Amino acid sequence: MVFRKLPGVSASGMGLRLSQKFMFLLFLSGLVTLCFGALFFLPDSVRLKRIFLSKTEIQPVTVGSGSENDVREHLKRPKDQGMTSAKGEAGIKLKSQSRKPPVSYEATEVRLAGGKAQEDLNLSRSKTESASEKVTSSNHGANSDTFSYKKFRRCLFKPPLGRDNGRPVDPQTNERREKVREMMKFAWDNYKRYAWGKNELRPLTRNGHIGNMFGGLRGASIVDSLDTLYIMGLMDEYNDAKEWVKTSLDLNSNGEASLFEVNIRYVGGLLSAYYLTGEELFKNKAVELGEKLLPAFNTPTGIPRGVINLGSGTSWSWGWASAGSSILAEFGTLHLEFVHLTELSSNPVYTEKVMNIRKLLNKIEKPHGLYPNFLSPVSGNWVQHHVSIGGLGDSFYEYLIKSYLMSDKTDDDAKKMYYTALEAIEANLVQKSPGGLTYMAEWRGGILDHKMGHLACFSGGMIGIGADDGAPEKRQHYLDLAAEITHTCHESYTRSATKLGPEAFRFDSGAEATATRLSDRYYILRPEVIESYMYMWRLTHDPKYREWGWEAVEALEQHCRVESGFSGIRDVYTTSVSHDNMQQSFFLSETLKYLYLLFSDDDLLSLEDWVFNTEAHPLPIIRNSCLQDDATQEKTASE
Ligand code: DMJ
Repeated sequence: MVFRKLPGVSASGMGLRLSQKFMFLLFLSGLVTLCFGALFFLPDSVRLKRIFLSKTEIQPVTVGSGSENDVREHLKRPKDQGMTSAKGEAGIKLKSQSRKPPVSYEATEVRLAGGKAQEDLNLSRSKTESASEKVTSSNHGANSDTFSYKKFRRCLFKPPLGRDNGRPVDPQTNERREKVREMMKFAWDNYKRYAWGKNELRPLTRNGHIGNMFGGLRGASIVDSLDTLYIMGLMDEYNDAKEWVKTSLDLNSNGEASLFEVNIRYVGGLLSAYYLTGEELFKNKAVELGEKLLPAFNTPTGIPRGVINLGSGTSWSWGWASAGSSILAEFGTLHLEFVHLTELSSNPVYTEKVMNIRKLLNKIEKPHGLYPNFLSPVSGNWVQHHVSIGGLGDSFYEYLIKSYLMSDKTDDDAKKMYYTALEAIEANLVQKSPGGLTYMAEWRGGILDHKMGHLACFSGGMIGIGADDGAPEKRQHYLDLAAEITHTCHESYTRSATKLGPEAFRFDSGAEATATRLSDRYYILRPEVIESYMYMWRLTHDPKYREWGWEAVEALEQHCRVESGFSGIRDVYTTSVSHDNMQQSFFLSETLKYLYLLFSDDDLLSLEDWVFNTEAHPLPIIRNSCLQDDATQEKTASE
């Protein structure tokens, strides 16, 4: 064929005119622009979007905050990049991150486990884990595209369960640990038999208790027990619990729930279960429940109210809290769980909510540097000046130091707030009794109440775990203070007839670590004293802490164990005990878990990798430097 050149028309070798070429190029560039642009509008193109946008830019904020959120700025930046907010007050300073895990332990986990029983245990655990990969995500707001469980596991320094599931070499310690495991099984079996699906067991009347703390939510003992059962290797029981969560944990309840209790027990329990097992089910439930808590923050200040209807989202303050105030220990005990909800869902809203609380508390004037227990969610002012390290205040302080530790020691504001608060506490509340016992008094507008609650006994452990990160010259001082407080709390146990401690003990009118009021003499299976033993054991390895823990086991067995479970007692000062007919869910979640850890090796839920929420649910330290490390990402992706 011959191409004839037409007169007046320039043609290329392909026989196209210049204008035709121009039109073709125009069309081509339009097409490219269209395809490229479409990536940003398709709803499910998260994976592709991630190539072009930073992680936080692609996440929708589902619920508006009723307050300013400087943190939004922070969340748009790469997580390991240092910054301070423009105002400098509540800004977040991030340091460059710490060391990487030395080796990948996962391949060696089963090989290192010793003994037949341990091998079986590991085998059944790994069966559960591989089964979990088949669970399809119902994707209730959890973005499984962005959180890699494998990557997270690679970023731990140690296997979560230790080299041999934390089994101690010393035979006596191991026997004691086995005893605690038996107690857990006994408590669980009776709950299962008489109260399955209810919130708690009533061991004397052999029925279930629902109560009014969790709205319409059920199964508090199940969710609270998941991680304890798992670390103890009670795998049949764990699988029953998991199955119940899968088939029967109904989050569409319409009742009035305590924001705090639902967060620490349900959200915390589900998060821990997820991090330990990798079961998507737990992650999705945690995020779904987290979303239902968000309306509680819709107040003029963003400080949440204490009670929320999980169905309607209506929230209000406790009737007993003066002038519609919110409680420090409640709105101040959300940080760890909410940061993890953001981590898992990639939705910044959770972190924004708690950072807003942090910002307000940082800014507001504090009497003598102390944080009173009641704050108005409307005005953002303190409502009265009652300060306590026990009930109403306690876990706020705990969450400051744990936020710092959980951030891989990058959350400098939490650190600063914690040590400043601790100084104020030491200056105003820490007292020495005539008999030489150190205790934390309560403060009522400048007047000291020489009373220490059982709840305040957690502070021994808290001060202990924070000892390393304050001023270096204060390290020993903090360790001594932690030991003294733990000693005082132990005294409150040894000075009773049952060797269990009262709800509150006093240091006035001749009393030294004993309850003087009838109404303070009860013990409801609380964990705080044992919690401090566990931390102090890990920090010092002083054998007395294990001995003290064993004394508590013997006392629990003697006075709290009944035919069908464990029960609180009404008066620790008489051995003819009267039981309160309640097996609290925190007994399974905290008391027995801390005892088990006390008699285990330190690498079972190592403090290098985990912090415990206030209900003893372990949450991993977030190692952004490792999680965002290219080598880790590539290695994980290639598997
Ligand atoms: C638990 O629910 C938590 O430890 C909370 O922080 C305080 N009270 C109980 C246990 O005593």
